[in-house]
Amino acid sequence: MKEIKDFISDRVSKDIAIIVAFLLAVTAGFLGFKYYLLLRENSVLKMSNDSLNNSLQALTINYSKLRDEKNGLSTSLQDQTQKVTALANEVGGISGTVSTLTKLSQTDPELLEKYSKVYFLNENYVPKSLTPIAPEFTFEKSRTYMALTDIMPHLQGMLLSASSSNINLLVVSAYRSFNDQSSLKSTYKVTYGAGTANSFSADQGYSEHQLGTAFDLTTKKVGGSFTGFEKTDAYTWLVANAYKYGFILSYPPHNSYYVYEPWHWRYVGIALATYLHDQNKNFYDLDQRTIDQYLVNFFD
Ligand code: DAL
Ligand code: ZN
Repeated sequence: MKEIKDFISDRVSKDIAIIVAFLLAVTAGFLGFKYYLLLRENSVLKMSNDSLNNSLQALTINYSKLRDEKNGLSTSLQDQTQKVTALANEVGGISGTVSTLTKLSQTDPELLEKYSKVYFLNENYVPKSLTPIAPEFTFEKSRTYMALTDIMPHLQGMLLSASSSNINLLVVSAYRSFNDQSSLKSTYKVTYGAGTANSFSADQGYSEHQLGTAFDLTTKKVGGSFTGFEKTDAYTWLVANAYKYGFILSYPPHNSYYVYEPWHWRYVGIALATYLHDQNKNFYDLDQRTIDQYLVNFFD
């Protein structure tokens, strides 16, 4: 009986051992397989990682190349921009010079010459274009007084401005041709004698009136004799304001050419008139070369 029991117990132990061994083998196999899978996965991941790294490196290289290229382009763009700007400035400078020269070539140089016994104006000289002065600004309404067309806005501007300050200036003499001046001077010589006539009247060819830019101004009260004009508010207004419209007094007291003529105003351009006003100088005291610098701005 005991032997049978021992046999059975021995048998069961062996079976259990076999089962346990089997189970261990299966588990080991399973774990081994799992480990194998993990290793494979890891290797795949590693490969992917390497390939990603390679791609990233390639991208980084490309990016650096592109960045260098972009920097190169932007430097070259900067260079080109600088060149274009320099060229534009040069072109601007040239076109400024050309427009100054064009302006100068279209401005009659006679307009800023010194006359009055200094410089002779040809007997055939006639201003480029003359326009009648509106009768509201003229002394004798039935007469036609002419002025150089291009300075008309300045003349009218001055007369209107005076009138808005209750100063009613009237033009009593404007453009005079060579022949007009000749007749006038002859009459004065007959009336006053040559000596006196020469002290207040220019010979033909020497009068600023032949330019169409000089005007004798008066008021209704003072009239054409100009007596006492220098004591009027009109004269005071002219002294303070005429330069703003480009007008100057040609013959101030003690000038070298004629008697003091407070009524005789010549247009020389705002730039020159302002310079003379600010420097307290007279037109005939400047040398011709200084005066000529203002020719380009004559009509401005
Ligand atoms: N009264 C000035 C000088 C002229 O005759 O032009
Ligand atoms: Zn005059």
